[in-house]
Amino acid sequence: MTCAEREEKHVICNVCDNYCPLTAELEQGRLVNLRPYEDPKAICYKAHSYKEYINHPDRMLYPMKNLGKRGEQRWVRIPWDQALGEIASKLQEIINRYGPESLAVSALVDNCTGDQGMVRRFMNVLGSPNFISGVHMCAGNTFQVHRVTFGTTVGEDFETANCILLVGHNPHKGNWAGQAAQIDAALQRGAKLIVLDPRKSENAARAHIHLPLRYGTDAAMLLGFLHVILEEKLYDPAFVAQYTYGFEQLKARAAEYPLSKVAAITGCRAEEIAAAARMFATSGPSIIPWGPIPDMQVNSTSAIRCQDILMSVCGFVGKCEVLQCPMPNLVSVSELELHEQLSPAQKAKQLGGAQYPLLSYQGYEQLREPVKRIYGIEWLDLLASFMANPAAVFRAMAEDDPYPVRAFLNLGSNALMGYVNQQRVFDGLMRQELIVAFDHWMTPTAQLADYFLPADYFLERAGMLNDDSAAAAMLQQRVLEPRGECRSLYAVLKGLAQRMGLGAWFPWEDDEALLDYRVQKGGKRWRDIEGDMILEPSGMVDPLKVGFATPTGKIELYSTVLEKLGCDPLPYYREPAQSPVSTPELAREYPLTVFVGLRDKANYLTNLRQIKTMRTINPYPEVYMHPQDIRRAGVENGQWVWVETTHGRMMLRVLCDEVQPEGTIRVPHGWWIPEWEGGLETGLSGAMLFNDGMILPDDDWNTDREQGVPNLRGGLLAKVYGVGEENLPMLASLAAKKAK
Ligand SMILES: Nc1nc2c(c(=O)[nH]1)N[C@H]1C(S)=C(S)[C@@H](COP(=O)(O)OP(=O)(O)OC[C@H]3O[C@@H](n4cnc5c(=O)[nH]c(N)nc54)[C@H](O)[C@@H]3O)O[C@H]1N2
Ligand SMILES: Nc1nc2c(c(=O)[nH]1)N[C@H]1C(S)=C(S)[C@@H](COP(=O)(O)OP(=O)(O)OC[C@H]3O[C@@H](n4cnc5c(=O)[nH]c(N)nc54)[C@H](O)[C@@H]3O)O[C@H]1N2
Ligand code: SF4
Ligand SMILES: [Mo]
Repeated sequence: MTCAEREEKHVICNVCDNYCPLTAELEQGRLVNLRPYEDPKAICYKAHSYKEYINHPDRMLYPMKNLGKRGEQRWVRIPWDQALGEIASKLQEIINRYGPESLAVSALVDNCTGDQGMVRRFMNVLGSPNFISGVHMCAGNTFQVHRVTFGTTVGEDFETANCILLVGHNPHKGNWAGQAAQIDAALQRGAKLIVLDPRKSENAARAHIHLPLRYGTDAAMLLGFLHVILEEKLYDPAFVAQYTYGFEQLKARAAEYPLSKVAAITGCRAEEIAAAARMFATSGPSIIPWGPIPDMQVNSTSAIRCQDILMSVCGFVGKCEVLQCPMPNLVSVSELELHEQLSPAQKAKQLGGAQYPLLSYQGYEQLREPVKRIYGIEWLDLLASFMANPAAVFRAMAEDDPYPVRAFLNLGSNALMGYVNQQRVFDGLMRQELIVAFDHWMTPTAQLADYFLPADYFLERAGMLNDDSAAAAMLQQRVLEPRGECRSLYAVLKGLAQRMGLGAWFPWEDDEALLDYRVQKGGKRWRDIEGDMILEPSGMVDPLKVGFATPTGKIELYSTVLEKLGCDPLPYYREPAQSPVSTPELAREYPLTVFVGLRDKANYLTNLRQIKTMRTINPYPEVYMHPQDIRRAGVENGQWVWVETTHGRMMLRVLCDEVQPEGTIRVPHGWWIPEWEGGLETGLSGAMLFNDGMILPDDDWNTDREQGVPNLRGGLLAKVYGVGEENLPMLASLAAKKAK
């Protein structure tokens, strides 16, 4: 074959959110293989299933309209022009009646959907502050905590780290293959590994120190680390003096957590905790790679603040913990979002902002001036900043409290399943006057929609991964033409805006014109650089030289922002409302502590269960139980059971697992049965039976005080019992059915 017939392009894998750089091999224009690019050189089997994904018989290829009542499945194909026209006029009608705040949008705003700031732009020019995203329970909330400490985010550099502290996070070949490879390389260089995990995870098994703490006690554990490091003077006094604010107050707080107390809370031995703290402080520079474990606890903000404070007092910030900011040689996502177009009156209507200010527009007020001073822009969006509180949005949908939300755009999101208190999400969706789903599949959320718009796949679009909190921009070439009539997110938003008289805000012809506009700021043309994998930053701001974008200009160990918001300015630990410690009575009826997570190896969040090779690896939703707990519950390995909390129940299959700590169970996230018929009769293809959102409350007692993030890591009690015989035929049919 000649060179012209063989071609290579590069893409950023978006099958999961590790964004591994990959090389696409093409022969005569056809994609024949994906292989790892370099640094990190990794690819996993999820990515290798791309052919099955793209060509799957259930992939939605055309715009559809539901002629039935909400939840009935009477879909007909319609042309794009009709779909966009009808959606735009219905949306306008709702806005005229209830105000623009009656529109809520759930979206994953990153390379996944090819967003480039366009979703928020659309909402801001329309006047709605009610944006929510699943990353509320993930990096989205970590970054807002980093912001109050550093004025921006930090990201870890594995290559220069001598010690890695994993707070539950467990990258391995089947989930975050790229990061697992970076840890492999660091360990080979002789770096130390410390793992906090109740289970002996893959990384815990190879750690120099593994602390098997009780679920949800990370804030207490890290306060114990601080106690040791401050008392034994293992911190970096020069760094502390020059760059931080509130060290004395921090010392007083850490003194409240002697190791005897921390050992009692966490269930780990005091000497082991001290050894880990010493290793972290003295074998550095050390990193704490981001992971979602502290993002879903009643002490989330405190646990993340502790991480920030640890890396600061030890002087690792600006070394292997890299301070990140928008790239000056690129039009930033934050600027493209046009937050200044949303009036102060509309911002003030953001749902949940007053109760949980940290994530919201309200919480950002004190940072506006410092951010402008340091970074030159007023609204810095660090991965879904200025978000409404999802629980408040679904309450407004279901109960008109404090005002009605009646239109919902679900853009690359599976909102029914991707939050908690799923029954109320369902109730809220059922009361909508307009729901639009933009996805690849007829997901459980899409089954409740009026219109389905078919989305392009990451290989079918050019893109750039840069969300103003990255060290560089990763570029992606388009490899394939979109199948059927699939379109990009930008095309959808532009199409709606044009039909609502807002077309002037979306002047770029298509995605590539928008990318071109962004890189022109640095004197580049998209067509000239798209063949590069990375666009390096130039002229980045260094807060170590010019000051931090916080009110004091320093790294705030004591947060003046939290203080003004009425929150504790220092990290603390509080026992979850439900636990064998705080509610021993309840624990007699519900003897097991629930942990949601430990993602299945062969699916991604609510996606990939329709892909045959993936489903073969993880055929069923499974609850992991210790053999003693199986015996005590009177059930058997492989049996279908109900897992019931004080909030609700879900169905799972028992998997006997000696590694799962006794007295605790693991519940998976994101299960539905794509091959089941859609609609209300099947519980939206099983989502109302098998998804974790059914057992998780969004009540205040189970959320983080500062950000309202729901707790999924301990602090919720459950019981397990066999399902009734009436369910067995349905479950047998599940066993017999095969993904396509
Ligand atoms: N109950 C509960 N909720 C959770 C979690 C949990 O454990 N339990 N986990 C949380 C975490 S860690 C995260 S990161 C968030 C994630 O939240 P989301 O990112 O919203 O994840 P998904 O629920 O998988 O929804 C993504 C949807 O996008 C579709 N999709 C995939 N690729 C594309 C694309 O290229 N274009 C478009 N338009 N659509 C695409 C998929 O089919 C899927 O329906 O969820 C959070 N929510
Ligand atoms: N295959 C696959 N890969 C994925 C995903 C997927 O759905 N499938 N999802 C992606 C996404 S969105 C995310 S956010 C990540 C999640 O990936 P990880 O960060 O690895 O999170 P989990 O797999 O949920 O759990 C990791 C470990 O945390 C431990 N753990 C649980 N609770 C606690 C606790 O309270 N404290 C501590 N210290 N440890 C605890 C668990 O025992 C488990 O060993 O994975 C990403 N990669
Ligand atoms: S871990 Fe696998 S699926 Fe995730 S980005 Fe990397 S190659 Fe893709
Ligand atoms: Mo996540």
